[in-house]
Amino acid sequence: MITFFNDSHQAHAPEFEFFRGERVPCFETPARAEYVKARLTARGHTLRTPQTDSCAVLAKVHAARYLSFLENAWRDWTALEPGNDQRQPFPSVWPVRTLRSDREPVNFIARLGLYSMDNGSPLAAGTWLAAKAGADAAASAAHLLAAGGSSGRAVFCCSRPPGHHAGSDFMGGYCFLNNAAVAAQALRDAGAGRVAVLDVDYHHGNGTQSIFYDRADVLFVSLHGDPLTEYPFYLGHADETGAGAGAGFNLNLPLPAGCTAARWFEALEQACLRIGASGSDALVVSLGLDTFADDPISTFALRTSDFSRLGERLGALGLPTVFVLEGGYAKAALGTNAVNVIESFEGS
Ligand code: Q9C
Ligand code: ZN
Repeated sequence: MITFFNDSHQAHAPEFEFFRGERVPCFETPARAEYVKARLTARGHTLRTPQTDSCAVLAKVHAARYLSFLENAWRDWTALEPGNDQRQPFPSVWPVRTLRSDREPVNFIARLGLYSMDNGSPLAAGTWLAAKAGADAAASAAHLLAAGGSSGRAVFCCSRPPGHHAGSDFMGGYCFLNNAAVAAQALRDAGAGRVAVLDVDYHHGNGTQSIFYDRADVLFVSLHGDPLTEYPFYLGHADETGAGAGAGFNLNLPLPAGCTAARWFEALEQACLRIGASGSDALVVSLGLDTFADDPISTFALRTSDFSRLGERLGALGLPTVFVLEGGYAKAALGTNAVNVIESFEGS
């Protein structure tokens, strides 16, 4: 499968995050994409550098003031004090209910809080460069599919940081720019009448859902750990079905933490039936691999062979498809698991 890959993902390499109250090494590391790259190369897949500038599409899925904050964040942070280039900024105040989010503060940490949903999305010197390259990959994949320039029916974006927790004007859950939303919007702009986004990451894709919640032209379907107990906690329930023109175009299939692969595949079947009935012209898959049994921060039970079964089922939908890498933290297993999905898709 044609794969977009850009070495500049390595520029996003923050050191620490907070986990259970402690400062620990980041789970979301450059090694993740490198393991996938190694496996892709070993299996003879073609790697390409993204060439499409996602700038115009980004402006449709993200707020202008958020994009401008993110692009300049590291410069602003390091201009504050000598030594900040060796320090990671974390937000400490958030504009929750009753506080105002319409006025952007001057204080850097306050601005970081305004544009964050959590303290779990550490910034580094190259965050913008890496995230922008991921968005460019998503836009490139959409253009390649729309132009019929791919040999097959699908393109894979092997990018990081991931994107599905990032909303129109906030980062969260290791995500900064919503690559799946960029792919879906770019496919729409290239002529697809309706696009389905299927999110199979362990965590609910709150950012993607919220970006398209009131739109009927992009169907969002997600299977994920029940938000009552699993991150991102505040979105992803079954009663979120879309609003306004988008009513009926959002489907959440929350699953209990610790559930079996059999139960997960039942939900996948429901998701695929909904997508098949939607009249979508293209599919974007938010390919999180943190449903793997050995994932260090998740509780589902998929084995390596289950990722082949996933690819096969997605292939049977018969749609032009953009795969976008999302989470997955059992890093040495990511290559085999990702490649199993895309090869079974191609073989189906
Ligand atoms: N820092 C994705 O899989 N937090 N994101 C864990 C707190 C949230 C996962 C510990 C996990 C986010 C794209
Ligand atoms: Zn995840």
